[in-house]
Amino acid sequence: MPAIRVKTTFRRPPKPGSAAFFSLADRVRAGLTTPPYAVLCRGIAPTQGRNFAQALLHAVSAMACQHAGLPVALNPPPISFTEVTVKPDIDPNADAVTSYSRTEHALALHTDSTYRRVPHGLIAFHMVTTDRAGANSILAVDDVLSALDPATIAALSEPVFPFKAALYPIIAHSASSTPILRYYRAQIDLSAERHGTHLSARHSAALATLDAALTACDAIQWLTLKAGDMLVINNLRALHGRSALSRDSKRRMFRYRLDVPEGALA
Ligand SMILES: O=C(O)CCC(=O)C(=O)O
Ligand SMILES: [Fe+2]
Repeated sequence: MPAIRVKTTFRRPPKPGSAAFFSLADRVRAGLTTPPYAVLCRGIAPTQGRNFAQALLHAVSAMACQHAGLPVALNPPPISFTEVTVKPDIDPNADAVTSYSRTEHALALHTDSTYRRVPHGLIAFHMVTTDRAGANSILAVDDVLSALDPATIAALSEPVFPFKAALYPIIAHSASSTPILRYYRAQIDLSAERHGTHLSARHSAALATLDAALTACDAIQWLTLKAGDMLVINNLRALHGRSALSRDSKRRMFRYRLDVPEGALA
């Protein structure tokens, strides 16, 4: 299996604000704009990681804006922070969104925060306590598209798929760049049920074709994050997932999510 393309290994993370820090942020930015649109940074001690991780993500976002010729916001965007651990008795649909990540179950390939008007552009998983059972998967939009026939791509590009109360396309095209994805099958099913959305036979068939293609896709990259590894993902250009854990897993992971201005990374 091919490794994640950009791998940054360092004994001690560079100090935020240093030249080495900005050089790292720029390598992460570059990795997020080329397949598989994900970057693995290693050696970020979880003890000092939270501040470092947030500073790095802000720097990546600012450099992405700069690189794309967009203004860099005066205020860095807020970063949503969640500690992901297994809570075996959690109801995956209990809160307003879902809590799938806190169950022990495998997570099929998906986009995060699909229910938002624009999903977060940037997400990062920083492993604190590893579990060999919990591997992460990554699949680039390019590989999703090349596994699909034109009729399926056309059906998935129509704004008919429910995410909460709104309808969106799964594949969104732009004239100038690679398409972006918004996909989370469990969210679509839950939203359809809660909001009584009817999907036509053609759109249901397109979803089934997409799921079959994702399950069979041999371009999926799997990696098991060790403590101190941080996987940074362009959430609009790559799907991610996770293999199943045990109910008593001690796996502990920090999850970060932030907005990146449209056009900066996708
Ligand atoms: O637990 C993981 O490795 C991934 C969880 C996930 O996909 C999420 O929290 O959005
Ligand atoms: Fe996720």
